[in-house]
Order: sequence, then C-alpha cells, then structure tokens
Amino acid sequence: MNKQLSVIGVPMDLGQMRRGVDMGPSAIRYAGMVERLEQLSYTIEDLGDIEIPRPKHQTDVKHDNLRNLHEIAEGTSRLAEAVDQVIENNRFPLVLGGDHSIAMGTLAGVAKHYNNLGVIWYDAHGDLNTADSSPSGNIHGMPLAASLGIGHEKLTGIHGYSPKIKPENIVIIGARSLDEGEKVLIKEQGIKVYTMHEVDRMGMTKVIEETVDYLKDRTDGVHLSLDLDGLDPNDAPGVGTPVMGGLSYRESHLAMEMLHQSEMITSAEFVEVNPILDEKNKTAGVAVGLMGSLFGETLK
Ligand code: EXY
Ligand code: MN
Ligand code: MN
Ligand code: MN
Repeated sequence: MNKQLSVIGVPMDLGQMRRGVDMGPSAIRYAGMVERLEQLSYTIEDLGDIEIPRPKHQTDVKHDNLRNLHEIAEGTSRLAEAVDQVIENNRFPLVLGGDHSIAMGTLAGVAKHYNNLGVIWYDAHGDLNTADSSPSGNIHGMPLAASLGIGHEKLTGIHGYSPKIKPENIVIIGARSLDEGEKVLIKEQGIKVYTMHEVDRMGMTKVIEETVDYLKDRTDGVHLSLDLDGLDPNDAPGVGTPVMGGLSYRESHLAMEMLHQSEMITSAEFVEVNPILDEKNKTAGVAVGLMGSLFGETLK
C-alpha cells in the first residue's frame, strides 16, 4: 500500500436531512485517526476540510426532487479537484465524510487516473437512485448512479467528464435496503451485489475472496467507499439512515483485513458518521478501527 496518505475532510450534510453529519470529519479525527495510522508507519498529511457552500434559501431547496443540487455539485467539484491533486502527487487519498453524496466528488477525482477503476461499495443501501426513482429527493441516495453517468447532468458531469466508472467494475456489499428503481438498475447494468442474504449464507471470508477475484483482473485500481450504515446499528449507531440486520463489527474488520492483504485498495472514503446521533463517538471510533485494519493493523 502507498505509505503516503493525504486526508481530506468533507463536512457535507446537504445530501440528506439530518443535521450533524457535517461534523463527521472532526469526530473521526478526534477518535484518533492520525495516531492510529502513524503507528502503522504511514506518513499522513491532513489537508483539512473542503468548504461546502451553504444553501441560499431554505424554502426552495428541492429542485426537481434533487435537494440542494447546486450546492452539492459545487462542494463535490471542489472535492474532486483536491482528490485529483492528491493522486497527481502520488499519495493515497483518504476522504472523511460527510454524507455519501461526497462519493461523486471522490470518484470524479480518482477515476480519471485509471482506465478501469474498481469500486467496493460497503453500504446498507445501493445509492443508485435518480431524481425519477428517489423516494426522498436526497442526493446521498444517488452517488453510485451519478458516477455511472445516470441522473442529472450537474451530478454526472462533476469534474468535467462522465461516466466515472463502469457497472461491471462495481461490487456492493451489505445491501439490505434497495428501492424498486435501484433493483431494476442493478439487473439492467449487471452490477455485482452481495446482499445480507449472501453474506449470511456464504460468510464474509468467501464474499471478500470472490470480490477480490472478481476485481483483480478487470481493474487497475480499487476505491473503497465505506458507508458506516453498512454496519449493524448496534455496532455503528451514529448514522442518519440506520437499517437493522447489518454487517457486524467483526465481519467488517475481517473484510478490511482481507482487503489489506489483497493489496488492491488505492483510495478510500469513510462516510455518514453523524456524531449528534452517536453514542459517545462510538461510530467514529469504529471508523478509525476499520481504517486500522484496512491499513494493515494485526495482533501478531
Ligand atoms: N434509498 C433511500 C433514498 O434514496 O432516499 C435511502 C438512501 C440512504 C443512502 C444512504 C447513504 O447510504
Ligand atoms: Mn436553489
Ligand atoms: Mn451510502
Ligand atoms: Mn447507506
């Protein structure tokens, strides 16, 4: 793994309606991220937080079922620039959310450096909605679709190109809440999904072995987009859209350890940590622990 990490915080809360997720980057830093990774002999540069525009008005925010469209497009474009620059400098981008809408910016900055970027989407949700299929108008439910080039052009066109990724290079792990339109898109596009059903039947070991096998020949880099709501709410309570029956703390550590061993991950983001909904910064602590495993912590 690239031992030079650049951390970028993204205090974004405009992709959903629960306040507090903009404090996710601070909560994660406060949970000891830098110290934890420095112990693994990484060199860490913290680039601070991306500036997120505040919505100009509270009443007219839902443009065609795309709440805060302009502000999110602007904030994620800034993020894309920053991430692009980090990779230009041959460093590993580690992005801290913020709600999951930020993945549009992260992927926009990363994907232009690869011909076939793989994406592991660790999440209770598919995040494959568009304005037409979304039940909420919340853009944090849309970043994977937008990155595939599906949806409003302000979102698909971030950083001046589209699409960022190909459907056959995506693996979703932990899904247990998919809207009808998302299920159709998964079938149409042939996206690989390990729902909780498959995780329960196969076990996490097999899921990650298959994921690594599937991605290793077809991709030239792999981005991990880890939504803390992929974990069970008992283990990660500080998230805005919790769904029961999720991936356990132990399964998640195993997954991160195996991904470390695969030497496949070239960028990562940890999103949806909401300290206001959390229990004594537990979820931020879990995020930092998972980073530890992803970056090579072992007991031996
Ligand atoms: N599918 C629902 C929607 O689009 O509104 C819920 C999306 C939640 C997205 C979270 C961040 O992963
Ligand atoms: Mn407006
Ligand atoms: Mn998500
Ligand atoms: Mn989610």
